[in-house]
Amino acid sequence: MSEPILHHYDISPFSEKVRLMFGLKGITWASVIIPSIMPKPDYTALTGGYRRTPSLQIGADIYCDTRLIASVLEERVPAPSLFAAGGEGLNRAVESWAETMLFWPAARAVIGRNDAHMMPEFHADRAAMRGMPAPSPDRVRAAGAEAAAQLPLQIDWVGSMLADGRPYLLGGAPGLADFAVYHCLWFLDVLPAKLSPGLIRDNRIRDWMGRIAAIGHATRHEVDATAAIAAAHASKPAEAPPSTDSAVSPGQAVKIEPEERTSPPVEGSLVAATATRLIIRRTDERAGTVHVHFPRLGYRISMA
Ligand SMILES: N[C@@H](CCC(=O)N[C@@H](CS)C(=O)NCC(=O)O)C(=O)O
Repeated sequence: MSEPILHHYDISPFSEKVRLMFGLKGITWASVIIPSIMPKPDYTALTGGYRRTPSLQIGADIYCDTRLIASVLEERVPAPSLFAAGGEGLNRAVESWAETMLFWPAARAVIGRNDAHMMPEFHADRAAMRGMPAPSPDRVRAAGAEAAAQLPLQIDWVGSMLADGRPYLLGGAPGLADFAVYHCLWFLDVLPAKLSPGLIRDNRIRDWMGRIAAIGHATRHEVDATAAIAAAHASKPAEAPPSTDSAVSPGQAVKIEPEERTSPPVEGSLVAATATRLIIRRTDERAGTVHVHFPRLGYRISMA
């Protein structure tokens, strides 16, 4: 089995979620550090244009989006399970709330408060990612303050999940729900102006965060992007599941993009569309022929 390669950067919250999955499952992994803003030529040689962070590479298969990466790692290393407490449905429901309602206000609050510490191109890059003009520094700070006001209520919800003394959000074992909520709160302190001292006063939450941090990231070693691209070139994509969606046929030229339009469409030839996944094949001069996988939920597919 080829070693999983995570394409990520250290202060990326969604990457922290996956690093903790490696920790829980004790998976040894290779790390390729990608740029946090565009351009990302080595990364997009593999993903076909998907720019969001992170993605997981296994040989010539590239898995985009942490929601799909969770399923891939769970399949590959079933124990300990990401769904041991609460089952998959509850873990996915908490993940879905955390990564929309909690994540975006947390991210805006952190960036607004740390405006002076961000590289100058950052705001323009993130605005362009959403098709918007670059915001003024005043706007970034005001949006941050506005977003911060949405956090106390949701942080109280996290405290109430732990109110009966349980060690993890859904019971006696850590899992996907914990990692999805944790990475949003972890991000509050990754930049120099730390937000958690003002926002997280509940010791139950602090202790729970300590337990999650202690899971660690298992064994990581650094690889450069060129080696990862060469590894894709030297591998063949794994056998794909049968396509089950009669609205699109394998072999058709399609494009796939996140519904929230935070990344350009990736074009390729459809390999399979199933209830859980969209898989396309594409060929890159450097990476060779790869399969790029997306979760079904949250992505749209259309004819290229
Ligand atoms: N739903 C995606 C969201 C990923 C996401 O938004 N990642 C952030 C970084 S943590 C991102 O891509 N930012 C833009 C970038 O890195 O270019 C997932 O679960 O992977």
